Amino acid sequence: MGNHKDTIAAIATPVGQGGISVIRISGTDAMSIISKIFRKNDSNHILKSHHIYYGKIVNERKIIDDVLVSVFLKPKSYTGEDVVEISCHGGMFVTQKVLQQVLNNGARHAKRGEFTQRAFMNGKMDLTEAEAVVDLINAKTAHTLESAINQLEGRLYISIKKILQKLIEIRSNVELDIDFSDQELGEETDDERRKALVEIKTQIESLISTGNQGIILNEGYRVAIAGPANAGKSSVFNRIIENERSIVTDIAGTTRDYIEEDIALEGYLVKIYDTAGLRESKDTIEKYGMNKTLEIISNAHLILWIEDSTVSRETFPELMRKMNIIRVKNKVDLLNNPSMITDGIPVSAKTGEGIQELKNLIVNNISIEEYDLSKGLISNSRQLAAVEKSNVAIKNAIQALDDSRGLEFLAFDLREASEHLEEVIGKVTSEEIINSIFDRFCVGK
Ligand SMILES: Nc1nc2c(ncn2[C@@H]2O[C@H](COP(=O)(O)OP(=O)(O)OP(=O)(O)O)[C@@H](O)[C@H]2O)c(=O)[nH]1
Ligand SMILES: [Mg+2]
Repeated sequence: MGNHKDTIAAIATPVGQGGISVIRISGTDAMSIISKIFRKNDSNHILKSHHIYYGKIVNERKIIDDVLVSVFLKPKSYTGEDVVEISCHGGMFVTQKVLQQVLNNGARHAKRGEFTQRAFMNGKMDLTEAEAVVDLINAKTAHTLESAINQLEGRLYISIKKILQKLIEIRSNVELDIDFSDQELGEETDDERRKALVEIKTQIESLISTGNQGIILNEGYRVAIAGPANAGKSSVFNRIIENERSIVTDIAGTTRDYIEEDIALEGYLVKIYDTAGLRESKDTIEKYGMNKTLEIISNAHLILWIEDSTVSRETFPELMRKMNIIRVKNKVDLLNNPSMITDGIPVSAKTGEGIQELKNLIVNNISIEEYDLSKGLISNSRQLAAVEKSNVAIKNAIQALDDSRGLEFLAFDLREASEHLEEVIGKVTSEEIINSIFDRFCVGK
């Protein structure tokens, strides 16, 4: 997780030419590094926090660039450490030279997300807020952005904290009873504990119910295009994404590996998959592709089942009976009487007919309910998994009370329940999970 005593630096703006570039430095040596390489335009050498200074970055006597230097002394900075930001002219060459000067004078090049990771380590934000930073940067649609901003405000953190507080109260009361079992401390009766736990369970379950929606907003609504070979799946896929991304031929078995594209539909992020046609095949690669198809189908929120309307009715694979399916009849341009179609949505990937209706249907299926933003929304699978584990532990705790299993069992379940909630906000999260979260960032953030 890096050594937090060292000082890190990176270019914080996108790579390429621009009006300005920002080089960010954070750590104990940030101020001494800047004093070595920066010459202010007046004779006063003092750099105060939350001030911006105009001057030059120099290499011994040579001027590298005219810059603005912003100073944020700890703890009032993004990372909670001393932070200096150098705004220099935006050419690649000059930016690299300024960065090199910073690195030559004692900073180390920052890793992906390392600034935000330090902010997390220094208690500037919890894990849900750190995740919101990366979601915000990566947001491709209006709804994703809205959900990230809401999370950045710490709403989910506050909700979880409140539940945790109650849980810890009950827990410490139970543990007190265990420690002093010979003395009748009995502040809380089993009935009171049960009631409090049921209330916590309700709150956790309401959070979980936001999870599926939050994940759709953030990670995308997954739509799998599937169906028999040669029905025109790739052609429909290309029409929907408005790009000739997938290979189309008249040979059945053209698509072997799945193809994934992100599109925005009415502000929603939709992940759309073109998959291999389902048919009997002895070809090893094609069989492998079909297994992948089945995996994608089972993970999809919605399936577009594409059939060739000129071919007699096909049957669905067993797997899909319970799934959310839109049946699509493709190639209607080849029919004499397309209005005869009653068992699916008539489309033609060739002419584009019916494609807009299909897109509207996808959006209608997303069915995100109005959610209460003030409570915060679970927004990724990691958070959902941890909250679900906590819920299981709470249920076990209630069961332990009902079965009069003894306070030790109850204490054990309560500890597990709070640990899983703490995992969501990053209090007891493993180093591996933390590293994988910050790996999603870009360098310089
Ligand atoms: N007339 C007509 N032909 C179509 C239409 N859609 C696809 N085709 C043709 O049907 C053939 C198969 O199209 P693909 O899109 O490759 O079909 P697929 O379902 O992806 O096929 P596999 O990947 O092999 O399973 C190609 O020759 C397409 O040009 C359509 O709407 N009308
Ligand atoms: Mg195909």
